[in-house]
Amino acid sequence: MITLLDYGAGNVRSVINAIERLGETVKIVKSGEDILSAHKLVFPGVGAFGSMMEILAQKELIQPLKLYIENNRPFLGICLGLHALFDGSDEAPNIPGLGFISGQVKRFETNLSVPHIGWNGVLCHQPSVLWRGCNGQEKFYFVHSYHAVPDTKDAILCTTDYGYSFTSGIQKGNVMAVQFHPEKSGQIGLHLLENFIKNDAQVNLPSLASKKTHISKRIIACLDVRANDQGDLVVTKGDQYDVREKGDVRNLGKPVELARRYYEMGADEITFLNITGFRDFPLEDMPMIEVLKQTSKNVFVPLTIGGGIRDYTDSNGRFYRALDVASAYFRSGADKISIGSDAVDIVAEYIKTGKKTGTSAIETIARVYGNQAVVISIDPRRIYISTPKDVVHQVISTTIPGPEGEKYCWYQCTVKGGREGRNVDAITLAQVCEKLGAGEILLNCIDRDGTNSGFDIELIHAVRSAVSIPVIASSGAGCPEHFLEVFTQTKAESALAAGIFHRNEVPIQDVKRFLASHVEIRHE
Ligand code: 1PR
Repeated sequence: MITLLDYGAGNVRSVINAIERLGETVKIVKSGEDILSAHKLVFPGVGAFGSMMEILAQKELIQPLKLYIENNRPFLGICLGLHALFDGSDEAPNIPGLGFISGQVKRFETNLSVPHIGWNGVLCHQPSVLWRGCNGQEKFYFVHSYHAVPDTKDAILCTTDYGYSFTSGIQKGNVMAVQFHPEKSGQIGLHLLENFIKNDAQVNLPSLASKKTHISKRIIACLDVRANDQGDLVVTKGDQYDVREKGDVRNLGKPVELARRYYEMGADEITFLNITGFRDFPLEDMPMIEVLKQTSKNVFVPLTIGGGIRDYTDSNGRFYRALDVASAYFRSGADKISIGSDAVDIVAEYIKTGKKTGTSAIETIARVYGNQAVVISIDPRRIYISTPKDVVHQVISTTIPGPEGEKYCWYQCTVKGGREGRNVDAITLAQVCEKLGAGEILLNCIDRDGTNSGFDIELIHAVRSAVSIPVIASSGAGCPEHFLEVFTQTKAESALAAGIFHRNEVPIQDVKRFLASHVEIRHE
């Protein structure tokens, strides 16, 4: 039996699913006694360092934890579970950590986008049971803005490069911790967890590692989900957001089955968008929650869910916060949530007042679950203009002239799946959302959606250049060359596609095979 320390923030469901997949049972810590009597303890931390340590203190778990690790009992920390072992973190300067390893946790200082999100390698410095069966060329899934800086090198298990080399794993005796998420790192992640669980004392030091690690460009499969006219929840796909063909909602498959298929084909992430979430409130629309629960049992890469994340009052007058919706999704297996329409309204209000309210969905969810858990999905449409003076928006000069030969355009944000436009441009929206605490931008484009004509490079370049958080390029992918184009002509960290995967036009493996000789890619 594996004992799991769940202090109540973030997605521990994936860790439970991963451990159960390996044939083990999981006991959740309810008291300090549960820690002291554990045979093997896993501590997956998500969210923010300060709130994690405060909750551990409130639950009187700090002393038992200290005792457990000081007695050299088997321990695996994940992400914040690694940070907790240090003296403290710049994320919450006045709150001490467990002090098991001397050193501090610091924010990334790099020109690369932060959070560090994606699949990166490790350079192993110590033999470990964790590395059994690894050759050193594996990639694991990272998502974090802070990293540990130990005072001495003796506990460093592995390092990773992201702008510079940082400590991505530590080990002192039986106490091990990794910055990446094994439970989200596909087969190799499950293998690493199994090594910890078995812990039969056979250690390995992988030999094939190169001198530096490289983060991969991510390929994301997107499933637009809604109920069809018969009431079945289906994966659908629009042409420029119109999902009906001869009056019926296109039905391209079942969400849980398709997600599993894309995971097995090597998708680096899966995104579900509940495209009618603006009218069906998700907490009343339980099938999406069920889809997540079922998917996360079999899919061990990051899952994002969007649609309907906003404050809401139901027909009985009961008020729900966006945070409640997000929490339900995280508990069901989501790693990130994506906010569409509500983000546009939040930004429109911010532009009016110039003030953060602290109560918006973006701020409240980021505060509890961390910036990396909040994705903003933008649905922009190109509007041509003759001169930048015509509008107050951020304008780009385009190489694709408009119908009247216009050389400029701006990108109007829309809400409710493109049904209504707002007086906010996509570049400003992305910038304000970053300021409010969003960790990633999912950049769709209504003009390109479902056209197979390639990504809107001008839009993606403009938005990516305006923010310092990662951008997912979306809409228009029709062939592997389009992915290469977006990765070489913009700094987008990942690219998302739907139609070509659903229609079996180009399998994910072919996209990755084509890209492999040009850009860094993860192979399962
Ligand atoms: O506004 O917070 O409730 O979220 C609703 C979410 O649903 C938003 O993220 C919005 O993008 C999405 N959505 C709403 N209506 C549609 C629609 O298609 N009618 N889908 C929709 C958005 C765009 C992408 C698509 C790519 C790639 N779909 O997700 O998957 O364009 O497609 P392609 O590769 O086939 O070109 P809220």
